This record gives sequence, structure tokens and C-alpha cells, in this order.
Amino acid sequence: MAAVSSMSRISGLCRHAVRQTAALKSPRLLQRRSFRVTAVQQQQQPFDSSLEKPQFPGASAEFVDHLEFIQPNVIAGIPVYRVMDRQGKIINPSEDPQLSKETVLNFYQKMTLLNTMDRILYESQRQGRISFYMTNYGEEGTHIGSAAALESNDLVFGQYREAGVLMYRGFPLDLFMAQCYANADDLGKGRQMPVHYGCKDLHFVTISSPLATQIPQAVGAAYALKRENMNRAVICYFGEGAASEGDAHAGFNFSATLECPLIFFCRNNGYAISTPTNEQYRGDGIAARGPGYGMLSIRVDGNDVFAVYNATKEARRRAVAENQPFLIEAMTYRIGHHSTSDDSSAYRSVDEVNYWDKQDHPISRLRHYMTARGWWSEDDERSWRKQSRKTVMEAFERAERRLKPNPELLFTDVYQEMVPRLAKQRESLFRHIQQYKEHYPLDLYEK
Ligand SMILES: Cc1ncc(C[n+]2csc(CCOP(=O)(O)OP(=O)(O)O)c2C)c(N)n1
Repeated sequence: MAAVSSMSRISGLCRHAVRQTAALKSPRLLQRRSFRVTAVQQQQQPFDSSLEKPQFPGASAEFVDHLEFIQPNVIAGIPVYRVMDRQGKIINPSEDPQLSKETVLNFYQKMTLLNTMDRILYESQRQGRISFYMTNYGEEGTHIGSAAALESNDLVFGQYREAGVLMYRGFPLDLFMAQCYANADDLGKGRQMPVHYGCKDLHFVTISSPLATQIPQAVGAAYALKRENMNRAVICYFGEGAASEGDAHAGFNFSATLECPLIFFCRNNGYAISTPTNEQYRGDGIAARGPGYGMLSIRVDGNDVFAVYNATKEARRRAVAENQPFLIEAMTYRIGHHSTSDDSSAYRSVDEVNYWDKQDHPISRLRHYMTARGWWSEDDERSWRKQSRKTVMEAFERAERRLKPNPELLFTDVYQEMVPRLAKQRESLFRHIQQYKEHYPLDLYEK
């Protein structure tokens, strides 16, 4: 038996070698290999060993003759870039992105529509109509400002609290609802928890729950786009909590060394569930990490949609033109609970939440800006709120009435042909459903 298995291993290796040789002959692969070789050759420098300075390949610096540790606060107090003050007044006119009235109204309508959708879906969960939900309250400016600054075919890797980015790209309310209700129209066929959206047509990669996995994935995608010379960028969203994961380090370092057209967009909203930022990290936030990786970085006021827009637009332009990653840390505040499984009154005060809700909210700031220009009145506000609420309610009612996906779909789309293990599970599921059919309302599912 041992001889047989080692023979089959050898023949497996031979087949592998043949495949590799064939692959090397493919012109496409040859081109890619030469891309890598050229990149290495370009970096070769003449080696001058006569210089009286450190020759270590891993550092470029002078020698010193006194012992001194670098202070952790060497990068501290990174300023927060903003365009508008809290009353929506432009601070420095040269930073005003001068967006048209139509564009600004679209920003506002998307931000408020997201807020309305959140309220209705949050309530749906409280009433037991959906299993779970996560609101985006207070972070609307980070979503819309960044989404508007991208090209529509740039690839988005989100964490889970970026529904506004997808909304800005045109994902319809019906599909948001279909995903949360896991009904037959859901693009994910009802297999994911609510808020785990994804849309291939809108270049929005499906959300996955394990934190920070999107970071190295985004780097790989950006590297691929660079190699294909696509003139496209990748944006990768994550929270300041996710930035503590090892995957964030791997992603930052790979993106810098591989020189990827990528924007790391950190939503620093003050909390990772119940962990406040002062327990999450010791340095000056996430932006301070950029220089350590050799990355251009900026901190912006995430509640100022224009500041987010300007920073993302410039980062996007340079990321593609110069093939290098950028790190944007958008300072904001998570006004809602972490999710419907959380009660944030256990770890933060009502006064703190009220401050952000009433005095420093991205939606009210933009509204002040529009009102000052005579672009938005009380009447506009009333009729828009009424109309948008009606649109959301109608989508919600349609989603609730819709059938659930055929249970057969639980077993599809992973393997091209069903493997025996899965066939066995399928058989046992349907036997179970048959036996206890009074507990399974199959008439609510598509046949
Ligand atoms: C690897 C991993 N660890 C823990 C969790 C549980 N978890 C889900 S969300 C979350 C907090 C993340 O906070 P942050 O990245 O700041 O994003 P925010 O929720 O504030 O938007 C945690 C710990 C998880 N999903 N995955």
C-alpha cells in the first residue's frame, strides 16, 4: 500500500511539473514574471562601501554616540483636516471642493436615506422581524464623502458598517431589504447574516464577519489591478478595532512594499463594541502607523463630508498615478449601539452620545451648509423626510412579503459537483424537515 501511495505521489508531482512548464510557456505568465524581474532590477543601487556611514541594508541613517530611546510620542497630535466647521461654514475657501448644488443635494439625500433605512431596519430587528442589524448612525459622512471621491469601477472592500458606500453606488433599497430579510431576491441567496452585503456589478466585495480579513484581500486585489495596469484603485474600510488584528499589519506592509494603488480607510469611531480607543492602542491613533510602514497618511474629520471627499479624492488620484497606498484615518463617532446584540449604555454616558448626535453630526453639518446657500428649506426637509420614509417602508413591506430562497440553495455554489459529505448532509436535513414538518413553514420558501 505504501509503495502504491508513494508512486501516486510521484506521478502527482510529475503532473504538477508538466503543468508548471506549460504555464511558463504561456505568454501571459511570461509577461508577469518579467514584470517582477524588472521591478527588482530597477531597485539595484551601486554599492559604495567606502562611506563612513552605516551600511546595514535595513536602515538609512547616521551613527550616534549617545544612548537614547525614541519616544513613543515622536508622532503625536496628528492634526485633523477639515473643510467646514461645525456650523457648516467653509473655513478656508481654497479647500472648498466647489461641488454643484445637485451633487451636494445628492450627498445629503443619500446620508439621510441611509439614516432612515437604519431606523426602520433597527426597529424591524427589535420587533423580531429580522435576526440582526448594525446601524451607521453618525458615520454617514465617512461613507458618502469617500464613495463620491472614487471612480465607479474602483473595488470596495468593506468591514460591515459601510452601507452608505453601497447606497451611493446605486444599490437599491429592495436589495438592502432582501439581504436583511434573507429573501429569494437576496444576491447572497439568504446565506449571510443581515448587513453582509455584496454586489459584483457595483464592485463591492461581500462582507465577511471575521475582522480584518478584508485588509490583506484588498492588498492582493490592488496588486492584481496594478499588474493589469487597469487605472483602478481599491479602497479598504475598517474600524480602529480591526486595525489591531495581525491581518492589518500584514496588509499595510505588503501594500507598501508591493506599491499598490490602495486607500486604507479607517473609520475611527471611538469604540470597538465596548472597547474604547484608550484601551485599543497606545500611539496616536491609526494615522500614526502610516509612516512606520512608509505610507502617506492623513487624519480627517469624518463628520465633515467635504474633508472626507477631498482627502479620498487626492489619495485616489495619487494612489493610481504613483502606485502607492494611502492611509486615511477618519475621526467620527458611533452613535448607535455596536449592533442589535449590544447595549452601549453599559459602557458610555448618555451625555457623550448626545453630544455627537445633537452638536457634531455629519448630516446636520451638511444641512447647515446647504441652508446657508439657500439650497434647502424647512419645507424641503419635511417633504424629503416624508417621501424617503415612505420609499423605505414600501421596500421593507415588499421584502417581508417575499418568499425565502429554496432551501436547496444551502448546498450549492461551493462545489461544482456535490461532494458525498454534502449530499449526506442534504439528505439528512430534508429527512429532518419531513419528520418535523409542523415546525418548518415550507410554504414560505421558494420551491
Ligand atoms: C477576528 C474577529 N474577532 C472578533 C470579532 C468580534 N467583533 C465583531 S465587531 C468587533 C468590533 C470591531 O470594532 P471596529 O473595528 O472598531 O469597528 P466598528 O464596529 O466600531 O465599526 C468585534 C470585536 C470578529 N468578528 N472577528
